[in-house]
Amino acid sequence: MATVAAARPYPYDVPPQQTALLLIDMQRDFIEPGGFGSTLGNDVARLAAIIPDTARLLAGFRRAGLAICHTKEAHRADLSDCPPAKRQRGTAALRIGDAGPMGRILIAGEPGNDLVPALQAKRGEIVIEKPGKGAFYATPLDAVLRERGITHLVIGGVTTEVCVQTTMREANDRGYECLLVEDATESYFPAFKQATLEMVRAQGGIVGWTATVDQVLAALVTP
Ligand code: C5J
Repeated sequence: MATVAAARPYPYDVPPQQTALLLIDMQRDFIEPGGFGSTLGNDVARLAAIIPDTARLLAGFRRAGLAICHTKEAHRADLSDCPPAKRQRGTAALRIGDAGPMGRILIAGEPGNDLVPALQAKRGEIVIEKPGKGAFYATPLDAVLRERGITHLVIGGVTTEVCVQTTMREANDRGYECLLVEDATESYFPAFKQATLEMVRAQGGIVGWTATVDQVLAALVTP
């Protein structure tokens, strides 16, 4: 058993064979200009800034030989899995399914829907396409993790208070022990990120733990 000793609110035990890294939606659609995030009026540069630290975390899990799962927020080309309420909400110039500079916005298989180049999945890593904010909704994620005996999730990705937090809460309700990696997650709104970190670890870790990339990596090399 490894332990992230500096995790908050108290040390987080990592049983290596039962732990997976879960990277949420590190896609061009959220992180590069011209994608879904920027059509909503957000400054995507904030999200791009976490790519190097997230890549270090991913490399550490690869070195340790632990399970790795990437998610992508993606809809079918015919939009049959996109509720009209999701498509119509807001005032964006381009909506889900519209043609943008990186292909159709938030549609599976389009260039903009891919993971950013520095965080591409490798052979053997799990990739889950999800139509919702939570990665467990309408996906095989729970079954895939259970089949591999995964009980612990180290979570990063974007955006902290939307898809990351939703997924972490869904994981909680399914019995997973979750740690959110502070410098491998980001929001378009700094205050929302900070609030999420605090609400996760409040009340004795009501949703889970938080720690930095370095603190997690130290645990992976020090069993
Ligand atoms: C959003 C996400 N923000 N991945 N998706 O719509 O957080």
